[in-house]
Amino acid sequence: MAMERTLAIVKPDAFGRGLSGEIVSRIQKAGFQVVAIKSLRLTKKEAEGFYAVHAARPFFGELTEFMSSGKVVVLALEAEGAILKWRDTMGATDPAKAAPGTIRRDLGTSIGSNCTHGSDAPETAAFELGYFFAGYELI
Ligand code: FUP
Repeated sequence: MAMERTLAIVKPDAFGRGLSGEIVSRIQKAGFQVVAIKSLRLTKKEAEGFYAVHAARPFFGELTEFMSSGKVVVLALEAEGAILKWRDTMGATDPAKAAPGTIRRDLGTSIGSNCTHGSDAPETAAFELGYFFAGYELI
């Protein structure tokens, strides 16, 4: 399997509940290399830019409101097959449907407040990593 990079976000619900450390610990235990990590708060406009692919979806307003409601932690993760591996570690979008032992199942509280984000394909990962990190931060 090829070495890949993906973008992970600890969302405002998890950050606000003091779960950032627990989630970073799970990331490292799962075997990811943390290439870069930082904490920031998105403006509504920045959240809209990040989720532009979802602009037509009915939950877009709520999603971008939520993502700009508090601080997040963004991480560039590296592993073999990192994109799928991180999505497996997070679990399904809806915590109620996520597999036991996944982050969303164990820590998420609703489909919106699902603790974490992960890129869903190589093109998305490239866009999302570039959205938050400059080239020199990803060496
Ligand atoms: P995921 O890739 O698992 O993060 O899920 P999606 O790309 O389908 O959705 C992005 C985010 O929109 C989810 F993390 C939560 C939010 N969402 C809702 O609030 N309601 C929905 O019905 C679907 C997604």
